[in-house]
Amino acid sequence: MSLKLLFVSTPVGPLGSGAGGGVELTLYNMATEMGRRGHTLETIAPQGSGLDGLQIIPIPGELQVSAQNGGRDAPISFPADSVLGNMWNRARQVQENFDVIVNFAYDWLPFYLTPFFDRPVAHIVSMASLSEAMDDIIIKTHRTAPHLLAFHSATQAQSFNLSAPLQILGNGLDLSLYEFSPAADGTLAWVGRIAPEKALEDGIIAAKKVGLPLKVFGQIANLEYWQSLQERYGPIDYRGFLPTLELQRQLKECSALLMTPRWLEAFGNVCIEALACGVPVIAYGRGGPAEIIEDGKTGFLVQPDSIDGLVAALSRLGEIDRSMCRRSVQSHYSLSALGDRLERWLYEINDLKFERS
Ligand code: HBI
Repeated sequence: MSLKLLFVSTPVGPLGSGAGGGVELTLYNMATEMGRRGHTLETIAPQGSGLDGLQIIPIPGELQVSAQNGGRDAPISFPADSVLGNMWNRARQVQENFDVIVNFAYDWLPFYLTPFFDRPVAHIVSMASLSEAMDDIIIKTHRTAPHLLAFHSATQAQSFNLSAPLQILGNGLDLSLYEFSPAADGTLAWVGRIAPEKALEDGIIAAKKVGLPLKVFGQIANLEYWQSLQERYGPIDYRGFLPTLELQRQLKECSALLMTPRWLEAFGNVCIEALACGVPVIAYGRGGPAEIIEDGKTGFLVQPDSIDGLVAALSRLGEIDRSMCRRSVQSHYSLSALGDRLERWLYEINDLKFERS
């Protein structure tokens, strides 16, 4: 049977701006796949949002500060006229028209409001543990309704010290958008939000050490960090924050993607985007990428924060069969594989709703 779904987006920026990082692609892919399966869907998102094919309910208000900018003891804060508050007020007003509400924000409010809603609020947790206040509300929500929380990777879920049951969704891509390239052009790629927790400097240093050009893609999320990188390492071959088709066109012939997260990456959409093009991934061995990359087969997992580890792995790229990279994502990270996992979870939540009421 078809579900009436209400997606509520991240409050850090309009959908399509790149400010939402990986969650934009995640929301878009999930919405597309659920629509393809005959479910009806609307998305509440900050004003100015636009992603083709999405039915958007635009909400005005002040954007929320990025959760990863604060420390472990960062308090929960809201600006005046908070877009997050406005989005969830609208969700309250329209909830009767839907079966399940799906939250994509890594913010305190939607978790806290869950028991106040008549309709089930399902949460796709987009990052690993970042602060005590967010851990607290995630743990409390999981304790009262474990089936309402889903994570992208086991490591990410474990970072909250939650007991079972844990719903691990992984992620998925429309693989038809990614063209496999058997040949490599000797360049390296780094893709991601350009912010300190992504440690682009490690990629720059590793590329310099092996004397290979590095192409950098992604939204500049932290301007002073970006400027400090250029001051310290010289000019960077920055390609911008590109739509998928253009990104994969420039990514697919790279010899490798470097993933150098300082933090625990919940998943790493860019990892499966590269593999889909046949590009091996060299990543620090922690978080989502450590559950996606098959070490020695589709890339290499190196000692976290070890630039020498990255350099050593780069010298072994000849061992990788690029067609294995593409094949590794086809089975588990296609849109239909993700759709199966997501749909099963939403049906389970919808069925439980009847038992509860
Ligand atoms: N910060 N407060 C807050 N809320 C979010 O939803 C959020 C964020 N920081 C980053 C982010 N979402 C996305 O980039 C995720 O894909 C990581």
